[in-house]
Amino acid sequence: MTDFIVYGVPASPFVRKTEAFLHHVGAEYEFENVNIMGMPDWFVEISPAKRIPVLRDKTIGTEGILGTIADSSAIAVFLEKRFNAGLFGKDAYEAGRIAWFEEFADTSLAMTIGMEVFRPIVFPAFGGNPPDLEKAKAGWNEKLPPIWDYFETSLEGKEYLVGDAYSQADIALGAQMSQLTLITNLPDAAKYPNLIRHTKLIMAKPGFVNNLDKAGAMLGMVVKEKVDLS
Ligand SMILES: N[C@@H](CCC(=O)N[C@@H](CS)C(=O)NCC(=O)O)C(=O)O
Repeated sequence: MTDFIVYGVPASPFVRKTEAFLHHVGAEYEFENVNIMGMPDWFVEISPAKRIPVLRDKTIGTEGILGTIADSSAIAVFLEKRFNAGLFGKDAYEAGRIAWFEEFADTSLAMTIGMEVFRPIVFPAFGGNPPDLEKAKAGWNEKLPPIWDYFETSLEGKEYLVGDAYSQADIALGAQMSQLTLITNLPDAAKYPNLIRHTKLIMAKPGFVNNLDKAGAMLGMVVKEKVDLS
């Protein structure tokens, strides 16, 4: 009997954020898959934005809205308080910086990876068709580099994004960067040494290993061969 349920799909980088946090604090949880192509009414009730993940804390409520939190960032705030996790820095400025990196990874980076690389590779594969390589390569070569550059510079001489400790900023960045490894390669380590070192460090954390194993098995059924965008 666990205290938590994660509703979602492991291949979602936002679900990965939640699983990484839960693993970090050592909380056991059940996982309930949600069909995001046709979300059932009970799920829309707890996620009116029609997004995964949602977390349920069963000690608060076992049915309906009570006990649920939607949105990976809101879930992280909840879990931080619930477990005194130490993933939001040691002072006000660090907390603000962490929230900023999380926001930037969750929006600009996630949107660009999702729309410009993930969709052109995965969506055709659902219909047994080859990837839209032209679109994926344009995203890879033109849209992603300015965002990667920002994180590369932010990680200069540092193991983690904020202070000298693992934080929600690292979880958020790692969740999006590791999404690439499910369908293609990572960007060139010669161009982005800090970002690649960071991505590998974060991907080795147990919560990431657990999620990426499940996500890889699921996506591997659709994308039979990873696409080389290097
Ligand atoms: N801000 C949300 C974003 C979540 C999100 O965009 N999830 C995607 C999956 S990766 C989703 O639920 N998509 C469903 C849809 O677009 O219909 C969070 O942090 O949880």
